[in-house]
Amino acid sequence: MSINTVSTTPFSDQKPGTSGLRKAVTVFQQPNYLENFVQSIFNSLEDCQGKTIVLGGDGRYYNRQAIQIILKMAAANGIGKVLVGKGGILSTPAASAVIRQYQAFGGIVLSASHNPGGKDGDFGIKYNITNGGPAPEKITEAIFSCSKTITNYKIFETNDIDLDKLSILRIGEMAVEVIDPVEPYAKLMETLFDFAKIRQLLQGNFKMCVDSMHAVTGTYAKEIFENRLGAQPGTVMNGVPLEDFGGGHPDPNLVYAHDLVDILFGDNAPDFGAASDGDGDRNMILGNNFFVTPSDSLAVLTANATLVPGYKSGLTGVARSMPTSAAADRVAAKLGINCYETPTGWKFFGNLLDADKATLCGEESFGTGSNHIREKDGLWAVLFWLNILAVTGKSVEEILTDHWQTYGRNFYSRHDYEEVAKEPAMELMDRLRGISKELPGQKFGSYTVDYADDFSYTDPIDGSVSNKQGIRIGFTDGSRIVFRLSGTGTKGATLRVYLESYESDVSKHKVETQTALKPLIEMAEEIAKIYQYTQRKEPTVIT
Ligand code: VG1
Ligand code: CO
Repeated sequence: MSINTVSTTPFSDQKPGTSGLRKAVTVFQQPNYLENFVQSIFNSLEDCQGKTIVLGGDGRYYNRQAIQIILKMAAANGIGKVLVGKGGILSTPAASAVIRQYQAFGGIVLSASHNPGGKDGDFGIKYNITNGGPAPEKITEAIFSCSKTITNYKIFETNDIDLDKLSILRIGEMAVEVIDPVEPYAKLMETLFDFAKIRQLLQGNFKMCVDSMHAVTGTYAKEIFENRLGAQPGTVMNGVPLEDFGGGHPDPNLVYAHDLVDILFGDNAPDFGAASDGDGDRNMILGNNFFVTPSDSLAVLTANATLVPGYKSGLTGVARSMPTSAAADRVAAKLGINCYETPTGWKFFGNLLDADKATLCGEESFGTGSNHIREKDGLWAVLFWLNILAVTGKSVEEILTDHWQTYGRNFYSRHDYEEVAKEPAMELMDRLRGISKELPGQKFGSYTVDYADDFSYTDPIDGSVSNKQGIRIGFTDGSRIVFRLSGTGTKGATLRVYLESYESDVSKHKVETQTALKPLIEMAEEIAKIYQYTQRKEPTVIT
């Protein structure tokens, strides 16, 4: 056993996006590609010598190989101890929970989240800091900058570690503890929610269905819902984690979670349905023939938080990403709590949570979470909903209908144009940026532009500034269209168009979403010339 210093040359494309570095598996399999990035992480961290880090991933193809490489590199770089999930598994929220519980220095999470997996799918890697959350831009930029000048990496020459037994092993001086990936997370959930009440609900007539989409939450969901909460065996569907997610796209939305959608919108539908994504940080909530938008879900959780033990003393505030609808803002205003609007990506919530300025956070992209960890958390959101349903005895639809009655309804939809050509997509954004100064005051049908800008965020805690976070066009009636390019896609570009309008009139709350948003959908085309730049008449995914 010895430390090898291997010479290497930089790759120019190791810039982390919205959530870590995501590339096709074949890109990661190039000689030195993973090694360069991992060494860049270690090079950019000060004082990681002798410290403990957490390591695990969503179990997708290449997870095991990557874990072995990273363990050997951690040992060669003087890390004191690595806590690694059994089988190399840790859902993203579980990784965050473990970093916090063990007060680790940080963690390396292997996941490309909702992107497809398998040999021809995607792989990803990101670094999380001591608070358990994704590294802020200052750190991801430092990693990227190291990756551009790297000349060598260090790796321990030794046999692979047995990841499948709970044990404590060594690589040179470094300890490797193989831990149960589920137990610490499940325990944390038990401290936040009324398990006894939820158990009563699940053992009554209430029927539910949880779709793990053959991704990481299968193991977690079976333990929590079936074993600990006594839900019927089989409640968790697609519950066996597979390296290629069974060929599916582990993105919990109405398009990709079609198995679950068919059940919840079919005859004799259950009362409640939920799905999670590849790495377990996203959630989709469905009722019997009813879809809850993630933006509404955040608002409902905020409004009902005090019904749940972990939040019974109230919230300090709520934070949402800029493209997320303003439904939560209305609740915050009524409750008299803080409300923040941040750029897309969970890393922007970390400071607000650490400073206790916000308790709940959410994104329109099926992400909700709280200060219990520093990542969004899919199963946490499901438990939160179950706890509310158990306490109120209402159906999902009743909860939403009542909510809209109190606060009005924010109609909301996101239209994605996936895998379009990159250059024209960037030109579309540049053009919008260029015309945004002239838009205010302009009329489109009955709509008048109130403001138009490229969203810029100044972190209220550390003052850091993030520019160019998406074009917002707001209208005088409170409606809004937002344009952004995805920072997680790996093929071409993905244009996201976010549409929102507000309706206070209860008699109009049952209108179908796309119908309610039709004027905005047409204006988005008129203003951004989507067809001209993307050659697409329709979005590929509507959520
Ligand atoms: C997308 C979502 C964003 C989310 C990010 C990571 O980013 O829009 O809200 O935080 O994915 O989620 P983008 O840049 O493609 O729009 V996950 O579950 O993929 O870690
Ligand atoms: Co995810």
